[in-house]
Amino acid sequence: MGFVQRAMVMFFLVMASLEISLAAEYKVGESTGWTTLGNYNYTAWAESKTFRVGDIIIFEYHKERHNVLRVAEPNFQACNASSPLVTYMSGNDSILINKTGHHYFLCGIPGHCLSGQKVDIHIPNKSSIATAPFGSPAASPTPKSSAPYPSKGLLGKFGMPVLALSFCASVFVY
Ligand code: CU1
Repeated sequence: MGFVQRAMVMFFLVMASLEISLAAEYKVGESTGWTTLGNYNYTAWAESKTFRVGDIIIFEYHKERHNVLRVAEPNFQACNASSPLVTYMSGNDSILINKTGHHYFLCGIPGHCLSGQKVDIHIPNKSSIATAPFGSPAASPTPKSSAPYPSKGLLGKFGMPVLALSFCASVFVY
């Protein structure tokens, strides 16, 4: 390979690693927003996404009619709104997902969670490393695990750039 080709390879690898570490924003329910109207399937919505550490989850809703409670798993399963970890009620809440694992949210208005207004934002432990290069969506879904939160956020976030840079280095050896 000539110098120009090597430089281009390095450029693309660096760009790819940068794109992978860029955070994305996801609006829960898309144009439907956060509501009980229309029985939106938030579970299917969440499963259609590949969330990564650093992503922002946006809940948009009528603040007189709904709210957003972050809860622990048993309370998520039981639709128990009595002891939320965090309460959001602005009507337009942007929530940073800053670690892997499950992040459980539900609406605390009586009956809403039971009618389906609940969502599990799940980041598999190895999501960053398993992702295809150049920012394309992962080809195969990562199996869900019920492992507790590990503190692998930094490894996940910097794993790809480090891999890409070490590959760049190996290109320059030849
Ligand atoms: Cu609600």
